[in-house]
Amino acid sequence: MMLNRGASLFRRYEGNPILTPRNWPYPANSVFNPGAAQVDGEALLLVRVEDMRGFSHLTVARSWDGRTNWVVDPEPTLEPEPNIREEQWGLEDPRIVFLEDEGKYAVTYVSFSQGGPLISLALTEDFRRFERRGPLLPPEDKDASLFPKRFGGRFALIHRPIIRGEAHIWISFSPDLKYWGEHRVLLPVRAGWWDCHKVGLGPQPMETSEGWLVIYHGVRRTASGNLYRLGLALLDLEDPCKVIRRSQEWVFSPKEAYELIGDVPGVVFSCGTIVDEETNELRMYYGAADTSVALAVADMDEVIDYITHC
Ligand code: BMA
Repeated sequence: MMLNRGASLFRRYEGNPILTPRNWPYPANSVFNPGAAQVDGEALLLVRVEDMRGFSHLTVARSWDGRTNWVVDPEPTLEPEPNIREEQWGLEDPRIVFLEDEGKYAVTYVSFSQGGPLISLALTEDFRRFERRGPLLPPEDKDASLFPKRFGGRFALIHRPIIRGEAHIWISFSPDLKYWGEHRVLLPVRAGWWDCHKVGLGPQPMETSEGWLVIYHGVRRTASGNLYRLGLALLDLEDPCKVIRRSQEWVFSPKEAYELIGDVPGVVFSCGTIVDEETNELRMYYGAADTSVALAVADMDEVIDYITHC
């Protein structure tokens, strides 16, 4: 058995980290875990920014090449609202999809409060004005994204509730983005493996000719803390409840100093990718050590070749 071919799929950008608190136009403790989308010809990152109270909000950064010359909104783009109870401890870890039928971007993010983390939805056309649709499911829930398409008329949501202390990846369906059902486990943790203690969706699911490509994070607790690594799965194009493949190995793990040193050492955590349709380049943006934003690039054909042979 050939092992660890997966670990060479993603190559780190030489200019990493691409965004740090020092680049920020206002005081910030850390900038990490951005959602990503190609918007009006530009790469757009919706970055989680943690302030010095320990609360997060989301701020947009834009770049023409997705690598350099990031222009960051001068003020927070989407902040907790004082009168929305579930947002009192902040907004975290957004995932973005363009809903083709609605012609709007859907942002699923974690609202955090004393009641526990839960998934909220906001719709936007321009990343300036947001229409809040509120919580989708009860706490404790995180790591969620819609699919850009419907399945038999229904929206689908990948998410990660914690149930009886177990942290598996689930999928649920809704006719209207409001009422959710048909809940089932999609990718469970694997006892003994690198993803034994928790799994959660990474970026938004990506449509490919072979299926929906999913990057997910897996957590193993160690004597010196949690290790967050990334693995792959492939879901059936017509029925995303069907897992066609799941990588045995992780394909990305903390190695560089900016991933090993920071507020939470040993974390690579991705919430957003951009696929360049012309070059087939898969750009994965990720939070490094809960402190800065970094970029790793893969060739989509190589990734698909790898996962279809897993
Ligand atoms: C998870 C999330 C992420 C974070 C990670 C590592 O539970 O809260 O936002 O990056 O932990 O601390």
